[in-house]
Amino acid sequence: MSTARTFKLLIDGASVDGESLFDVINPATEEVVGRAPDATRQQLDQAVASARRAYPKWKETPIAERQAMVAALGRVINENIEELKRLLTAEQGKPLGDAEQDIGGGAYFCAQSAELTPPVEVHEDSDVRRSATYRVPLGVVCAIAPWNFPIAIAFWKVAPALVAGNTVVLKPSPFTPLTTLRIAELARDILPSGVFNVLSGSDRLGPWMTGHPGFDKISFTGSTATGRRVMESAAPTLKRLTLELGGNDAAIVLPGVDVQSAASQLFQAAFANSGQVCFAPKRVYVHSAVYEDFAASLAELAKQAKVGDGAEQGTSFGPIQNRPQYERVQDLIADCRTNGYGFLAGQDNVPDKGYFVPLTIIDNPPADARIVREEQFGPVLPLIRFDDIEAALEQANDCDYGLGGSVWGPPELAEEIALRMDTGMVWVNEFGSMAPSQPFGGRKQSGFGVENGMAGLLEYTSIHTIVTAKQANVA
Ligand code: TXE
Repeated sequence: MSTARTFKLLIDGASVDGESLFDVINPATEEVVGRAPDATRQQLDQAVASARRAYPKWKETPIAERQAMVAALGRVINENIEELKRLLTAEQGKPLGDAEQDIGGGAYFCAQSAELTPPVEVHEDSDVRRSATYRVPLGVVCAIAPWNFPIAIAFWKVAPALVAGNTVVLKPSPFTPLTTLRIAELARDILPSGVFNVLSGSDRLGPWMTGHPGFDKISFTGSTATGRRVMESAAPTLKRLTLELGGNDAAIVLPGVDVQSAASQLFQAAFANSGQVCFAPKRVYVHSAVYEDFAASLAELAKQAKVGDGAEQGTSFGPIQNRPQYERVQDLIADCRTNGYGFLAGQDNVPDKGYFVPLTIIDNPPADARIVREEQFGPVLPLIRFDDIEAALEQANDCDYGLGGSVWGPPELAEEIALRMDTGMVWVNEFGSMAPSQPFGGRKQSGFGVENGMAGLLEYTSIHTIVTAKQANVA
């Protein structure tokens, strides 16, 4: 019998046990961090029923009050950040500073969403009639969060859904449920019963949720393959969808770039969170004029970086979050070795125990290499040499995904290239700024719908257009 700490579900304003528990593993030590409840189908039904019961009152609650409660939720997350970040590092693997950013990001998005009020759009206000479109909530939202940014991404969904007047059932990833369950405890006394429910569970819970007729909307972040299944299970009741799926983002480094500055920014961009970022640069096209210098700078940074347990002082990069993902990344590295691609960094030792992968840079693999074509979602970065900018842009766009990208070099040319990248987001000579007012979302098989900003809030609403004759039709 394990002595690890156990956590509870949040259903209808009460902390409740699951019928059974599952172990959550620290990816740096492979030891059990804590035990999460495995929600049953009956508990899912209870959570959905409570969210449905809470919905009519919540949607009629003045928006200023809903905003105040979501802001209060953000504050309580921030007040407990010291405890929460240690728990997140233990279950997710990321260094403590990164864990603080992840949790702080969740709190920040609560605060920012609390500032947003859906607009009323007036189309006509004449002597004859007034025509205006209001925004109304959708109902009960199913939010499924991933393991790479368990808290920030969860609250990208939960905060705007609640502000817009929906009630929510949130499911964290089975790999990283604990910090979310602890936040659920903290939320219990802030939000009315049933407005916000949190269920953790094993692999059966996700499909149960997305197929559940009691949900009106699903907001899912995860892989493209699972996104397709989510879309299928949404079909019978035509649930609304926001899908933020995989990416294989290209970075294009132009001649004339400031090599040192671009290399150090791209290094952080590609390897932060050990490469487990949906919009991280996952293939870097570098012009021949700067290839050698750029590759050498990047390789030097990779060799100096400390990869280790995120709980240890001085660690910059943690392990891969979970074993299946670790095996996927190892398989891609093995494929690079088998095909004889050059390694500019990545042969060094990392701890034996834990899912550690050294920061790895592959030297100019061919366009059809798996490491170029597939999303690695780990710290392995291919650099691809080019001479012709048009050809590089064509290769960057030759991809089923369309999430993000970046261009580095002389600003005018870089921006011109950015405008021609087939993705939802492109950064030019900087990386990763995610202002809450900025809509974020993918094209092609990276999904659809947007998160953040007013556009993100409106995803949790439906239009409600009222046309009123000025000539009252009364006797
Ligand atoms: O995600 P999955 P995994 C990518 C990354 C990674 C790959 C696999 O490329 O290699 O996804 O990661 C639930 N209906 N990203 O296996 O399979 C499941 O319980 C409803 C990108 O972790 O997508 C889990 O909670 N739900 C990403 C969640 O879906 C279902 C972040 C994710 O599972 C379900 C993480 C179903 N049929 C990984 N099947 C990003 N975009 O940031 C599973 N689930």
